[in-house]
Amino acid sequence: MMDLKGKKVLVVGLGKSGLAAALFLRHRGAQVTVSDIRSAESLAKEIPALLDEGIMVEAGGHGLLTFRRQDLIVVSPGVPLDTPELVQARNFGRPVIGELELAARFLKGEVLAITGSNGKTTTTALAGEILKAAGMPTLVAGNIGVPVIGLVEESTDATWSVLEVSSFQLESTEQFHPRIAVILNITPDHLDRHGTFENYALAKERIFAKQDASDSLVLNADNARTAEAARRSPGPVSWFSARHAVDQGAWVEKGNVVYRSVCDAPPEIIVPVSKIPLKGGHNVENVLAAVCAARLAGVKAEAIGPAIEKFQAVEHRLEYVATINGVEYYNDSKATNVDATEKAVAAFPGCIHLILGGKDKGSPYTVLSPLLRERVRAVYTIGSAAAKIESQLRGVVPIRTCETLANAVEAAASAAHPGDVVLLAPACSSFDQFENYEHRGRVFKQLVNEHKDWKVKQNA
Ligand code: UMA
Repeated sequence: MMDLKGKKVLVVGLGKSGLAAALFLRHRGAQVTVSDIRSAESLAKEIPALLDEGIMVEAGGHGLLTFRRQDLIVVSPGVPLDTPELVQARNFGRPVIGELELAARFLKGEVLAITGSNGKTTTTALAGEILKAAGMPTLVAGNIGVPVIGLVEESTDATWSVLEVSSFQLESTEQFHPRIAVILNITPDHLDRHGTFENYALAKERIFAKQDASDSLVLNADNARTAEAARRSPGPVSWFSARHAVDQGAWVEKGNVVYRSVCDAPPEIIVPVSKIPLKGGHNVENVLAAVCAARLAGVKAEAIGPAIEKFQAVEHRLEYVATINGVEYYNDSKATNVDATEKAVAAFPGCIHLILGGKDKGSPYTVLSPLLRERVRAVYTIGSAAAKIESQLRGVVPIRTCETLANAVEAAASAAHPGDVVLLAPACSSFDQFENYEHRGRVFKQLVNEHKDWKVKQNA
């Protein structure tokens, strides 16, 4: 374990991860400085509390000298590793690690880590619930919204930390070593940060880089780029497939989710697919992955089904909001890439009014065309990606330029007929108009509920 006492440590980025890392480092005796590009005014809430703790703050930009002066630099996941000050600090021999890596060096107990382009939050939450229901001491954190470094003090040798890990977090890992690693799927995302799809996929593969023959890797047999990772896995691979039986792992057979731990063994019946309380075929895949992970962690087969049946959809993931005049509203603000939007649209049989847009992430929208033609009545665009979306989807379905989410909800609500669905599944990140996808989802729900109140008054 690293000794931090008296070490000069710089934390880059003062969001959730940076704040938690800075406090952790300070409590372990380090001399901590935090650097953020945001102005001192916009950090007015955080700065006094940090100064009280004896943490220095550099606001309004990153200073090269600050970076050079450190024994260690800890970066927040949202800070690109090619930020010039980080590159220079590395050239000067300063070690640079991410918040996840810092946590990995101190966390006690076992780690179950889950990554993927889509479904990782739901699968992480579900796996966490299954382990808890089985009576295992479980902590849930990571990209799901809780910095992993915040778990360290709570963790014991008996703890299972169930972690959602993103490519941003994995990119800067060195010793991160999950006992069980899961890759749900790898489809184009974050190309603005990783440059190429292959770089992005390789960042995801870091989840098993430190595993050995005694660890386990769970992979999606139905996703080509994910399945290919098996060739590089140091440990045994368990598979899940929504399409066919697998030698070792989970699949769907005669309407049931089933699992076997060794080839040719009779499968254990875990839960009927009809009892999965989550919408969409992609959620069956998430359940299959969680079943593999839970069995590998030692949960008994009969304890898993009841935990799945009780599980509720996570906020902002195909979350049902309301039915107004026969029109159903769903919030899938977490659909921040094209693949997630495709899955969200595929979860409904048709008659969809789809809100798309936000900050573009570099992937083409044209892949949505066949499904949109089949199931979507109209697209309502918002945010800075609107022009690109419109140019790529022109002629596929009617498109309305709405600019803001408020305009889009209003336009979709007035066009929708009873039996239709209004779906926010924007295929983009939110940072052009919102603080994050949670903020965007909350605003959507508020707009829908205001519309509901207005309709109730109108009908009264
Ligand atoms: N900043 C700088 N310099 C830069 C860039 C950013 O100082 O060059 C500052 C910003 O001004 C801001 C801070 O860094 O003050 C933000 O840091 P951050 O973006 O790492 O945000 P956190 O609040 O620490 O949240 C992060 C994850 N965010 C990202 O990866 C972008 C959260 O995932 C995660 O829940 C949280 O840590 C706890 O682990 C969100 C996310 O969007 C949900 N993840 C991506 C996704 O799911 O697609 C990967």
